Amino acid sequence: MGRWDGWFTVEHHEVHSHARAGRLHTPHGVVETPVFMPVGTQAAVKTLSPHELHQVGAQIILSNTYHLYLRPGSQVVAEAGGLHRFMAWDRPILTDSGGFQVFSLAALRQVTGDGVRFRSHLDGSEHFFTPELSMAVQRDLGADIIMCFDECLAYPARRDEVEASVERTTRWARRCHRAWQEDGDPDRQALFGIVQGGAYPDLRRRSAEELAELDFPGYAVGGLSVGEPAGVTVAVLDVTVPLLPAGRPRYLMGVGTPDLILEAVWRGIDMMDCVLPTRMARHGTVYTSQGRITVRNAAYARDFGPLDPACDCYACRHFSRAYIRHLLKVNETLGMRLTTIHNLRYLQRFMERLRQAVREDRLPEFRAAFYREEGAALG
Ligand code: PRF
Ligand code: ZN
Repeated sequence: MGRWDGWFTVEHHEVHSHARAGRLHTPHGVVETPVFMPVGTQAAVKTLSPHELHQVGAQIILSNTYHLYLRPGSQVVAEAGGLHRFMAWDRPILTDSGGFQVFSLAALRQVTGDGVRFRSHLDGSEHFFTPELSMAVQRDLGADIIMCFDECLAYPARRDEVEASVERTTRWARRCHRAWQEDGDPDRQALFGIVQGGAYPDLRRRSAEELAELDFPGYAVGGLSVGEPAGVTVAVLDVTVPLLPAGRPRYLMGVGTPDLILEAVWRGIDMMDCVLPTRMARHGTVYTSQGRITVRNAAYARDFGPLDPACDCYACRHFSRAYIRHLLKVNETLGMRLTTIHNLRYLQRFMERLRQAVREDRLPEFRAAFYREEGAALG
């Protein structure tokens, strides 16, 4: 019996699909799955306090190694007593490895066998990231779940490029696993492997099989939501998820529209994250039980009803669309705070309904009703 056997318990398999309902047991508490993780890139979910995050029902949040390494530096966070203490969130946290952010944000990247040399998107300073450095930074941050340092390519990518990238990602995963075991905190931090392989089924299989040999506490599907059509995302999940060890949690990285969350859960994904609901909120677009609306638009200037009459969030219980539109138009920060609270609450309630449908073997009915009533206008 290894340390991580039994840390994730699958409590129900939905009979019509590959969906499952389970629980993740972390040092900072239990997470019910399937779960959506709000993104707090720089040790804050933009505009919200930890108290407000808890109020909307967030169980676990995601933060980023790349950003915190650049500012304030992992040493500062370590001296504060780790990320939980630093940001005053005493519930579970997952940190991403920097693998994706180095490839999407940094300038002048140069990938070598050893790691990635890049220039900071903030001040142009030069840095060299390796699997070992990513593990050391994530150990200092102290999240409950940490991620392997991987390579995420854009879509589309040539087969030979993807093949080389899968080989590199496996080599780096072996180095991450070793660094985690030897210099990390392997009893308190769960390390996840990340499957790459683009849209090539055989490369996805190879990546999944090579990672499974290392017996990680969990597995992620990376390299999706990088510009491919939704049909490709779903097709890759169809071939990849069945290859992941059934007793381990499965995390789909960076996927977060409600329709894709639903399709991913249907196929056996347990965890997801996305900046979309919080980013959209700051631009004035909110989810409602009748589809998405942009409350910033003139059409809502005299709409004195709530963002969504079906929502129980603080914004919907107290304020009108007209008032929130006004706040956004005049740049009062309360506007963004209210739309962020609402969108996160919408998604948390969506996940609660989804978990309930999984437990009660009603996923086909849930999916049909979703596309009929709220999914049509969602993107
Ligand atoms: N790898 C890592 N983080 C990620 C991704 C990935 O492939 C994605 C895919 N869109 C989001 N975040 N390490
Ligand atoms: Zn609301």
